[in-house]
Amino acid sequence: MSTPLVGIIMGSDSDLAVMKLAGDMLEEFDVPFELTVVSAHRTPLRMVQYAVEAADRGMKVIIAGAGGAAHLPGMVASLTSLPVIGVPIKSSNSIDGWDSILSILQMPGGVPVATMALNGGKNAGIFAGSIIGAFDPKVKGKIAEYKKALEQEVLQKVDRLKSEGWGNEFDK
Ligand code: RP5
Repeated sequence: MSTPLVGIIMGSDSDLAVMKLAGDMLEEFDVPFELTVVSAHRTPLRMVQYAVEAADRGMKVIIAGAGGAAHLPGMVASLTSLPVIGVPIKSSNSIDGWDSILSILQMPGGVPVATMALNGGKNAGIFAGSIIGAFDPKVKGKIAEYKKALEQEVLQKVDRLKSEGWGNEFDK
């Protein structure tokens, strides 16, 4: 197995449904990754060890997801020079999701976390892929293909609307 370039970590296995989406995208881009549970509050020492060792283990990006009082991404970012992508999760202990978003987004100056949308595991995977693609041409090509496919999907929708008789001066 190749060395993981991306580490996907989450506060609990109850976050897995969202965080798995990041792994699905990395698989599509052929980016080796690992996935595990690291809790800021329940396993603080494991969190410190994971964050401190990640770069030396060959990791290039960390994706960290958590819900409620979501301290994991920010704390990990404080302990590593790697880019950290944060995924706020609407968890069972989350009031409405805003608690998770703001805990991850509102970092103090000097310790950035690239915060995704609520439950944005999929975009976290794509964003991590883009970072790897900045120095790996194969991955860059896969991201470009993915974006081209998105464009094609929308253009097909445009054609379908046209064929259903919806007027559109722009595409004339
Ligand atoms: C957070 O608490 C975890 O990231 C999870 O989103 C939430 C709930 O965890 P469980 O009680 O389901 O283990 O730290």
